[in-house]
Amino acid sequence: MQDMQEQAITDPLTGLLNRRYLRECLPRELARARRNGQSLAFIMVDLDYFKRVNDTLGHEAGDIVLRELGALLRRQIRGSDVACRFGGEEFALVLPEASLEGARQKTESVRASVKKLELKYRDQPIGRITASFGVALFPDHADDADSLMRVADEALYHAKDGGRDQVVIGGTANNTAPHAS
Ligand code: GH3
Ligand code: MG
Ligand code: MG
Repeated sequence: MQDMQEQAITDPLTGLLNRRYLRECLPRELARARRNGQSLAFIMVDLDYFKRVNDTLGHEAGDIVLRELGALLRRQIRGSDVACRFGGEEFALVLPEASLEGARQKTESVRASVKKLELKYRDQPIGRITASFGVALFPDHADDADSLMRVADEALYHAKDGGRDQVVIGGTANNTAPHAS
């Protein structure tokens, strides 16, 4: 029984939690944050030009990238944070109690680590992978789960539009400093 419940909320490829879990976890975490007067960060992650990996090296190589990104996210977050595979090559992070600055630093650090991954498929290097990030903070940017996800998604869109491999906070463009690497 417990096994079936775990399967229902787990993404089989990455072992991360799935979108279904996020759907019930985010409102619950928001309620807790509201009760305790704490902030919470929600982060959307989308791999850049991921289709190219599949097109040039095949779907199996793509799956390795997804699995490795899942492992990286898990390594970089705290036990009380939540990492899930939102679907396809999109991931989401919930960071309870994160401040705006804390969320920015954490997301920047994940961005830099993704770029440093040295992935191989059948002994062949897969090449550099980058990802784009959209960050939304409760209560600064939104008050409920749907709005928070919408703001993060908008921010992610701006990160893509701004050239990818970057972190955008909130729904407006031009709020990130250019990074050196
Ligand atoms: P962008 O930088 O704009 O995000 O470009 P992109 O190529 O990453 O985005 P696009 O949405 O065009 O392509 C996403 C690709 O992700 C296409 C799809 O085949 C691939 N994909 C989705 N789920 C899986 C999966 O489970 N395994 C593999 N290997 N590929 C997947
Ligand atoms: Mg996508
Ligand atoms: Mg993508």
